[in-house]
Amino acid sequence: MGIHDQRLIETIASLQDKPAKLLIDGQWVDALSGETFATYTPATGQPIRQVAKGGAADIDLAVTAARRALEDGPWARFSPFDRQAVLLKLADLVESNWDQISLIDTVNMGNPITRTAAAKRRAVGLLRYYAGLATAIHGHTISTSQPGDPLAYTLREPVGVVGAINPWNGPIGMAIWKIAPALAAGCTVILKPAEQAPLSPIFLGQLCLDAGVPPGVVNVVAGLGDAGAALAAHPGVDKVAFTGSTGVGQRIIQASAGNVKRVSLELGGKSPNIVFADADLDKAVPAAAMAVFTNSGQICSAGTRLFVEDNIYDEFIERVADFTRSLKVGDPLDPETQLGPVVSLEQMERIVGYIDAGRAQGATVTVGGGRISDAGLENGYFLQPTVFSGVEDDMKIAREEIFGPVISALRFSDIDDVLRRANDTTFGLGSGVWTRDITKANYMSRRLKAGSVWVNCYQIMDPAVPFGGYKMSGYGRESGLEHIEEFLNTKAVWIA
Ligand code: TXE
Repeated sequence: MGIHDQRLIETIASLQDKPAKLLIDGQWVDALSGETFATYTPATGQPIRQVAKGGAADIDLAVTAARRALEDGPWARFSPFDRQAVLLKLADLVESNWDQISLIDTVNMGNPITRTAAAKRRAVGLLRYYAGLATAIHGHTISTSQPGDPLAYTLREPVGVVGAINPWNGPIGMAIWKIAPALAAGCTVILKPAEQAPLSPIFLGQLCLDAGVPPGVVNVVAGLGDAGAALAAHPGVDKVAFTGSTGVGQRIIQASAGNVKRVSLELGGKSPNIVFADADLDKAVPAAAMAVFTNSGQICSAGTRLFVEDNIYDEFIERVADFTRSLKVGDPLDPETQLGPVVSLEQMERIVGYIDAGRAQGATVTVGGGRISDAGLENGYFLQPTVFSGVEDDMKIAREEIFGPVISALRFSDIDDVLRRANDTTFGLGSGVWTRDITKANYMSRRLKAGSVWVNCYQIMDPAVPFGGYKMSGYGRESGLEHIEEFLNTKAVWIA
């Protein structure tokens, strides 16, 4: 099966029938400017669809619609049980349309088809989990120290109009991750998907309408960074939920100051994955590789700093290199493919720049190290999965987020030293520990400064388990009970 196979041609053709407009107030509309932008398939670099290019004026319309829906629309009168019913209907629709969604994401951003197919479980699970929570939101009655024993209680209210600004590395999953808890809490949403992969979030907009989400409750405004910036600065937006680069996260904090918006940020990472000599190496070898190579390294919590204990270092790296050589990189629509292309020419060039920097600073390329330009792949953005050994802490490839299929392997010999080095980063998203010693696992888990610690596993995610960052990886939590808190306000009521 080649990249120009029939399935790709058919998928691209079928995309022409899907709305690629802006969803504002329940209507599919063109951008007020009339402008569109092209979206591509990274497997061949060819444009596959023109998409309406939302800008500040469209964001303004969407915010007005979301505000009206929040305060006056039928949504304002939806009970928690009504919201639950809508979310469950949406879950069913997402589930029954998943083959189409998975094809769209594979074609639009390059994640292999087996992986986008498998992502159904989490996406549908998130919708059902937050549907469940919609009916479990409640305040407290509180005993106070006041004379006369007044009644004090709390109400949990939706935070209001939410701007959800998303990246491209998990187009449908990220969209659902923000929409599900926001709707469960009773908020209304303007979703700004990433310009690189907007097609599945746009499709999700249609499924929201089909599920009975009232007009204005979910608006989808695709566009470039200026549309995101307009959302972050808009005085009618109460909260921004952002996933993306740390630099843009910082700009969002600044933009949000105008009306003191609530902000949650899920930003970059440079996560340590630490393998002790007593670990189950048969398990650790493939897991350490896939902690980075999954989605071609385009995952914020990828375990890109692979610390390996001195006395197993050479053997371990050789085994990771062998495993890496066995990985099949190629046509993302081929079910045999394990790594697809990276999302764009720009990202590919960035990653190649980091690989060059690694070489220039003296790290050793153990496997990989460049672009793949085999026949059939030469126009796509394919990179060899790459393992650098002999990496030192101060090298660029050990400090900066590469967001590509590149492992930086470092050597350690002392537990406290590796802890210090693992924590010596501006980021704090994920971390991994491989050991059979429970005391060591506990010691590490308490001291790693990261929002997630995976022991003898890596990157497991679940709708019920919170995920998020320490330090410059951001604040706020997604998934779990914590996530719905991001979309709620607490009101205290006193009755004397
Ligand atoms: O992200 P951006 P990019 C990291 C990763 C990657 C790098 C660049 O290292 O290589 O970021 O990726 C919108 N105000 N991550 O350029 O620019 C933009 O339109 C408001 C980690 O794609 O942060 C898109 O919808 N919004 C990450 C979204 O922000 C703005 C995932 C993300 O784009 C804006 C992606 C502005 N001023 C990249 N400018 C993770 N945490 O998973 C742009 N946007």
